[in-house]
Amino acid sequence: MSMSKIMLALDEPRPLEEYQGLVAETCGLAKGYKVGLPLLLSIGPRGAEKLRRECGKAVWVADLKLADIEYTMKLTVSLLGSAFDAVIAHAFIGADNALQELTAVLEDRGMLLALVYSMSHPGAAEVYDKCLDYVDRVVEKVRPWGLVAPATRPLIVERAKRKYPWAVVLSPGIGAQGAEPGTGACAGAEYEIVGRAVTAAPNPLEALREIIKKRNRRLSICWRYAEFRRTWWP
Ligand code: BMP
Repeated sequence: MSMSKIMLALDEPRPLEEYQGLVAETCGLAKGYKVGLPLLLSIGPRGAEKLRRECGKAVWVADLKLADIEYTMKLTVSLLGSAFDAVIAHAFIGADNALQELTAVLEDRGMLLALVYSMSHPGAAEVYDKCLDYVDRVVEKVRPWGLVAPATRPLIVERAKRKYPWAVVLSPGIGAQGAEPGTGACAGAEYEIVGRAVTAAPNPLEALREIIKKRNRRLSICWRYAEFRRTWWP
């Protein structure tokens, strides 16, 4: 089972200086930052570069949730600047003339691709979860660096990790969407994505520390359980 890390989701448009303070204060406790479209549209790629300077050692992900033809996606990522290590795209658009070309253009720019495996909101059960076999074919073809899978439905995180042990699994849904800290990690996710539970808290640093404590508590229980099962039901 992997050692899990927290990735902070920064979405709400606020003054850049406010986020610079938040990133500086959480750097080290948070091992990654995911910048959502609302914030990226508000601070722009140059703002994102400034934000990154507050915590260069973290993994920075642009959550663009791309779902377009090759041509348009290439244009989009060409405007990203140098703030990001990885970009998120939807898997359902398929590999040919889409994700394969996106992977290549990201590689040229020194970035990695993360694909949405399924989503954390209830509506994802209507389509995404029903198509996982198809999504699997795309993942096998594209072999992305990362997969986004919902902590709100940990069985899907388990499925992603079981099928693709080489992929870095990013798991949203902790806190504001109801999943308990550690749920994604216990299912095998490398990163648990946490947004509002930290960013909207009166004291974000304290909230982050509390989430890490809860995550560690849950992890130690699920690890002990896994060890118990391994020992007694080999
Ligand atoms: P919050 O913890 O505030 O609910 O934020 C979750 C973050 O993860 C948001 O940036 C959201 O866009 C993203 N996300 C999600 O919630 N569910 C998904 O399935 C995929 C996501 O990227």
